[in-house]
Amino acid sequence: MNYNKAEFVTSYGRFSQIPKSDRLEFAFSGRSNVGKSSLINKLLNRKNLARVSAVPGKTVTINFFSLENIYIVDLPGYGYANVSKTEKAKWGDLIGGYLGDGERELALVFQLIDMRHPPSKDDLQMIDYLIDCEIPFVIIFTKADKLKPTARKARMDAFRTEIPCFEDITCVPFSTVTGEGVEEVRAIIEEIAEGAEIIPPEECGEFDEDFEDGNDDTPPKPFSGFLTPNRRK
Ligand SMILES: Nc1nc2c(ncn2[C@@H]2O[C@H](COP(=O)(O)OP(=O)(O)OP(=O)(O)O)[C@@H](O)[C@H]2O)c(=O)[nH]1
Ligand SMILES: [Mg+2]
Repeated sequence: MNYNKAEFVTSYGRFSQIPKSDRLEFAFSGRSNVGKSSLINKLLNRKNLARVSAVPGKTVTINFFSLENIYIVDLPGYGYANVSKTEKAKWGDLIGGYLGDGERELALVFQLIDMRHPPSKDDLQMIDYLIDCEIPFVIIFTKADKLKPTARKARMDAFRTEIPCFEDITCVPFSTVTGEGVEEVRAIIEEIAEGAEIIPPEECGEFDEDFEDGNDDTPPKPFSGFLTPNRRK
């Protein structure tokens, strides 16, 4: 996948403005200031394609970027204290509408958590929501460069008990400063985008029995399911 060829497509301020999916979408979710836009820029080798906000929580829009045959979707940050009721309602309409729209070709949500701190109440609510709605997701721990090794280990140990189903969730430490995690996130996107066929859980494993030795056809590759229990049906 050529990450240098990404383009900004559009910003939507209301869920009703977003057209139906016409390709797989990879969404980046997390509280305001956690580093969503910075991560997207790093992934796409651009300085300011996704705008990095000096003032967090100011723009409540969903931003779409096209990358070959997929969309990268920058979701509005949540959890910023000083926003008006109107802004909060807008956020609810956008995020609730987007994640709750079962018709979208939502391949995966990258849920970003600041590695320096315990997940916020909103982060945990979001993780519970993703699990309940069976939306596949991966957790990215951002700003990894800001922690010394001992503090990092302590946080990673703590996340085990702080985050539900932690053992089943793929987690990627990430830093825009050191570049840690960039290739891992790209590999996850590519595995899904290029392997595109998502096989329903009830059909997974069946090909083992049906697949005959000596047949040159490669058997269908089941979606590896970054969080098996919440795989989308
Ligand atoms: N040291 C360090 N700083 C980072 C990293 N990622 C983001 N930042 C900084 O964190 C701040 C917020 O980054 P954004 O990318 O704007 O965060 P966001 O999640 O898009 O925020 P909203 O758009 O308000 O939801 C900026 O000052 C970034 O430079 C990182 O990996 N390391
Ligand atoms: Mg942003």
